[in-house]
Formats: sequence, structure tokens, C-alpha cells
Amino acid sequence: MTTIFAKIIRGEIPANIVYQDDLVTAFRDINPGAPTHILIVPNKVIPTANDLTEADEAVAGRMMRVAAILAEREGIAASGYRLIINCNKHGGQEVYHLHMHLVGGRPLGPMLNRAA
Ligand code: DGP
Repeated sequence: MTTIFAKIIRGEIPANIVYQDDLVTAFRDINPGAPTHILIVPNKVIPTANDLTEADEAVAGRMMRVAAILAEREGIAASGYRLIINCNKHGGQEVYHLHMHLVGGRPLGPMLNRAA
């Protein structure tokens, strides 16, 4: 299985990659919703959060750890930020390659649009 994010990870299409290691890659979102908007992605294709297995615990933990590292690097650790993983249709997932959004750099407001 391949995805647009797998192509970015392999360097087949351009992206602003800010971090890469043996388990995860992070790059700036093409359509940023805040001054910092980075996607942290497993190097292997895991389609959704539903597909995480026990064998993926290391990669899931690395995603969290890299988010904290990048928040510090972006200068938003103290002011604060939001980590988002969208899953499937109701979660608003558009790309079926698990990814965590690291969003910050401005006050983000309430988490949910309760009018929806
Ligand atoms: P989600 O709704 O959680 O599946 O978010 C998908 C995000 O991926 C969305 O914010 C836009 C971003 N995105 C989609 N295609 C590309 C791309 O080709 N490059 C980059 N950098 N980001 C992309």
C-alpha cells in the first residue's frame, strides 16, 4: 500500500521535512491552520488509529515524543499547542496514513465546534 505521505517519506514528492528517524517523519502541513502546523507520520503505512497493534506501540510513542521535541524547537512548548489525530469519516480524516497534527503558535480556541 502507498499513500501521498509514503511518497513524501521516500522523497518522491517534495515536502518541508522538519524531522526524520527510523520510525517517524515530520513535515509541514501543505494547508496550515496555525503558525506551526506539522504532521508527524509513521514511516510505515498504518491507515488509521484503528489499525494500531501492540507491535506499533513504539512508533505511537515516538510520535508523541517527536511532537514534544518539535514543539520545543518551534518555540511553542511553553505557550501551548494541540495534538490531533483524526480517524475515519466522523473524525475528518482525509489521508489514510496515520498522522498526528502538531498545531500551535496562536490561541487555538475551543477544541470542538459544538454547533456541528
Ligand atoms: P487529516 O484531515 O487529518 O487527514 O489531515 C490531512 C492533512 O494533510 C491536511 O491538513 C492537509 C495535509 N496534506 C494533504 N496532502 C498533503 C501533501 O501532499 N503535502 C503536505 N505537506 N500536506 C498534505
